[in-house]
Amino acid sequence: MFDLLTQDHPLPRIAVFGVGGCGCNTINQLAASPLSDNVQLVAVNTDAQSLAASQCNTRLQIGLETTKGLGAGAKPEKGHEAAQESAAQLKELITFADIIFITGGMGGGTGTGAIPFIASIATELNKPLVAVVTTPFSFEGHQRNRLANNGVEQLMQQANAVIVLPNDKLIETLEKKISLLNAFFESNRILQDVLLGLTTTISQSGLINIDLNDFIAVVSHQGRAAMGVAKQEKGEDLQVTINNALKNPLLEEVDLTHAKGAIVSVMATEDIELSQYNSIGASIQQQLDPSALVIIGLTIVPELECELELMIIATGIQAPSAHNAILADATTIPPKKDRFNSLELVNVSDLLKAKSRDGRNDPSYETELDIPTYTRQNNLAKGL
Ligand SMILES: Nc1nc2c(ncn2[C@@H]2O[C@H](COP(=O)(O)OP(=O)(O)OP(=O)(O)O)[C@@H](O)[C@H]2O)c(=O)[nH]1
Ligand SMILES: [Mg+2]
Repeated sequence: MFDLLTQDHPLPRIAVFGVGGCGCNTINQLAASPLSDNVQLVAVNTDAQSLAASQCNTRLQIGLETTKGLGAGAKPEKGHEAAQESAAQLKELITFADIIFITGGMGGGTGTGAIPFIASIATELNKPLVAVVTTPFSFEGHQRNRLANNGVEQLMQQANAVIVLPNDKLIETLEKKISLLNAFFESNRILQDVLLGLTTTISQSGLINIDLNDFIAVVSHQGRAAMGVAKQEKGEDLQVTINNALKNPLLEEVDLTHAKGAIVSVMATEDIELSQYNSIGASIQQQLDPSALVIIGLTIVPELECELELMIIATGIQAPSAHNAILADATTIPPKKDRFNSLELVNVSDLLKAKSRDGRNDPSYETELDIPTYTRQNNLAKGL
């Protein structure tokens, strides 16, 4: 006879909140990926039209009274008020989860105002939380950048682990001719990779598990966090893969040597050698603060096509205070005309307007990317 092995510890429940236009775009992309049953995607927006187009099972329209379903009009105080109005529903969703991820774009009204508020509920309920936010392109203007920096500062006071993905980095690293929508898509793909990597690692029972307590130990370090993913193709050098994961060019430049913790998720075929596993740990440990707590999980995926896949989240990185960051931005970002050839500049609202016109013939467009409410409203006002 044999005994059935039952799972003593049920899988941690993970809630991923996508807040505002950018957050809902990311969540929509994530909804198309294979996710395990313990992951709940929650689309949160003040904008009823964007929510209606979302593919998420759980959708929460916040601030019905405050914004009347029309978005927060690039006013973070409105986004904050909207989240406050819907605090009870947000609390209920957060209570149900063991780990919270929040993602969205800083610089508009909904994400900038609501994300720090949602983070504060998670903190109040003592839930481990990782926030992954974007900051605007500099060509979106100083006002948006200022709002975004304030939003990040507020968020840092509420969340332990805050990962910042500047949209400007997209321009530096992606092909110059890439369309804005594809650039957004690429940036969302990075968010998607990491969220997917993390949820999979925590949900799967790997050979060497990262469990909820490990996760809490690493994300409870205060400060900026950084993330990276990389694949080692067959025959490629492992060290190059590790460096690629540590130096993901789409991330904000942070000094990893001060990181106080890291979660490393390795997916490999059963051919992985002990020496490879050891050198991943040693090499990452070497690049962080000497006292850093590094937790490595290993999941064997027999059908993996490459040699291995790495996902790293480093936490507790001391960033300059957001106040300094704002000053640094104002003084170090040269005027637009000095930075880019004007032919390469895209006017975000013209481009989105043009796309929204094209989109009428392309039903997939509206559901894939949210057009910021203010652009849509302008379009309506101008009869476009
Ligand atoms: N990477 C990426 N960034 C985006 C995307 N959509 C918007 N953004 C960025 O996020 C910032 C905030 O835009 P939204 O998310 O549309 O704003 P919101 O939170 O919905 O705020 P309101 O519409 O004003 O209520 C923008 O300034 C862009 O820089 C996206 O799909 N991907
Ligand atoms: Mg919006």
